[in-house]
Amino acid sequence: MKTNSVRKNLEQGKASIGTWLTLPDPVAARLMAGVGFDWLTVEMEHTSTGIFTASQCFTAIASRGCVPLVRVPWNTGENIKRVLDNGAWGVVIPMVNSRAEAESAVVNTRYHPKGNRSIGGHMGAVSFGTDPLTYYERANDEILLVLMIEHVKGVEAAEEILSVPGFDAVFIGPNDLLNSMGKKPTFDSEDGDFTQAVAHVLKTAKANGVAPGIHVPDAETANRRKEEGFQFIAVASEVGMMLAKASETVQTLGLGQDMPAVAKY
Ligand code: 3PY
Ligand code: MG
Repeated sequence: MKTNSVRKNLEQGKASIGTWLTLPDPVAARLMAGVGFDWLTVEMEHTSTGIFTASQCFTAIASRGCVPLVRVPWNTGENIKRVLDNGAWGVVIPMVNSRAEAESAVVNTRYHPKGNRSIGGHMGAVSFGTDPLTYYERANDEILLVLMIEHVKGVEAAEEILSVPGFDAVFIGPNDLLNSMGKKPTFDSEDGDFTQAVAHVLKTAKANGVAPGIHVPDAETANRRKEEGFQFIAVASEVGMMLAKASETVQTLGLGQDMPAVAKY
């Protein structure tokens, strides 16, 4: 069975950097898998990507030696089971605000005796290049589980959440976190409350042996966050990079003055 290099690197205290895939398209996933990111997360929370397309994206990503992760639409057993049984190597759970929600994500992700994930499907084993029995035996050691803290409630419950055994990383969603504070959503901010919340999650993660992570808008911010001690770092998204480059090109050509600003992330 193949080794999940992202999980291993995080366990060893190293950084692991990837991006988000928001296009519902295995061809785009295949192209992005060859760029050099450590992992790619197929976005199912805020896109039209369904389970069949996601499954094809996982295959496309893994076929090029990159690690296929996925963000599920919500923290439910059904969502988690279906993406893992269809070939994801790791799952990102949005909006975890309490210890009970963290425990539920662990139980749904891990097989017995660490959880109660149901046995079944072929694509999990195929994605890891192994047979089903070996997959069932080893999946608990290879599947990456990332819980998101992206609400003030999650920040307040950070110690209770991050001391739950059985998951690997915590990932801060700056937009939702700022929004929950009644502030303008964005990927990076110097706002005092935000900065304090981020520092608190970082410190609590380290104290509990959990890899800290965050979503950032660009490579410069990724390097800054890495220096602060963040390990699981997502840089923007494939669509953000595509639109940023396209709008830069258009601007250089003196075109598109009347167009609305594009989202760069
Ligand atoms: C957020 O910023 O809220 C996110 O979910 C980023 O992934
Ligand atoms: Mg979010």
